[in-house]
Amino acid sequence: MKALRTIPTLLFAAAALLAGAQAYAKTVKVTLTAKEVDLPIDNKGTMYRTWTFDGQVPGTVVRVTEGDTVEFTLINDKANKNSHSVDFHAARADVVKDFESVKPGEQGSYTFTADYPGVFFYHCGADPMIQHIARGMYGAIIVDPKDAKAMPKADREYVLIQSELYPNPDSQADMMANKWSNVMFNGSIFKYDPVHDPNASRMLQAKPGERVRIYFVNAGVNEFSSFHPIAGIWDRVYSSGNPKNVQVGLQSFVVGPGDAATFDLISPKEGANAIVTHSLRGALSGAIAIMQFSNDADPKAGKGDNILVR
Ligand SMILES: [Cu+2]
Repeated sequence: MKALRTIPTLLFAAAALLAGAQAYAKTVKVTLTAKEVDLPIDNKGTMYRTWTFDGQVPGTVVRVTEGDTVEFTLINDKANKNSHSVDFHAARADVVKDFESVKPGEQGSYTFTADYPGVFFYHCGADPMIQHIARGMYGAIIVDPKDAKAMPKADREYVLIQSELYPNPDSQADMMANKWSNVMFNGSIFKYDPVHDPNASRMLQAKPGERVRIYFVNAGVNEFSSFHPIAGIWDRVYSSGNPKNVQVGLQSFVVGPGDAATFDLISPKEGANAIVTHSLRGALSGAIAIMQFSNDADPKAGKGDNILVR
C-alpha cells in the first residue's frame, strides 16, 4: 500500500515543479447565510435594520483562485422574513435558475468556475434588488490570478466597499428617488476616519515603500465613485482587478455601481492619505478612509484574514 501511494505523490511533485508558480484548480465550497439583523451604521453605534450575508455588512470576503470550481450554497435563516439570493459577478450562470430567490428556512446551491481573475461584486438579487443591496446584502469575491506573478506582490491588502445609506430602510421609494443621507465605506459612516469623526477608532495602515493593494467594490445602489487617494497617486489600477487591464499613475478612477477595480498605492514617506470618492457630497458625508503610512505600522494590519477591517 505504501509503495502504491508513493508513485502518485512523486508524479504530483514533478508536475508541481514543471508548473512553477501556477496554482492548481481546486473545488471550493462556499456558504453564505442570509440574516436580517440590527447593525451599527456609524462609530457611535446608531443601529440600522440591515439585511446581511453572515450577519455582517459587507458580507464575508470570498477568495478563490482563477480556474477554481466554486460550489456555492445560500442558506436563508428561518428567522428571516424575506426571500434572498446571491448574484456573483465572478460567475457565468443562469440568471433564472441559479440566481433564484430562496425562502426563509430553505437553501439553494449552484456551481460555477472562476474563469476570470480579479475582484468582483456579489449581492442579493431578490426583488426589489435596490432595497436588498441598500440594506446591506453585498460583498466582494476576489479571484486571484493562477499565475502568482501576473501582478507585483502586494505587501498589504484591504477591501473597501462603497455604498449609500438610506435613512428609512423600508422605503423603496426613497431609494428609487436617490434620497440617501450618507455614503459609506464598509457599511459605516466615516468608519476609518478619526479626522472627521472623533468616535472613529479604526484606520488602514501600511509602511512607507510598501505596495498596498485595495480591492474596491462599488455596491451603489445609485452613485458612481470617483475613487481617489488624497495626497497620493494610484501606482496601478486594474479594471475589474484583472492583471491584463492595468493602467499606471492615475489620480482618480471611476467605478460605477455594480463594478469593482483593484488599486495599488505606494507612499514614499510617512504620513497619511485620505481615500475618498472625489464626488464630494459622498466623501463629506462619510466616504473617507485614512491610510496611515508609518514605520511602526501594525505588522498584522492588511494581512491574511485582516483584509477587511471590521
Ligand atoms: Cu436579499
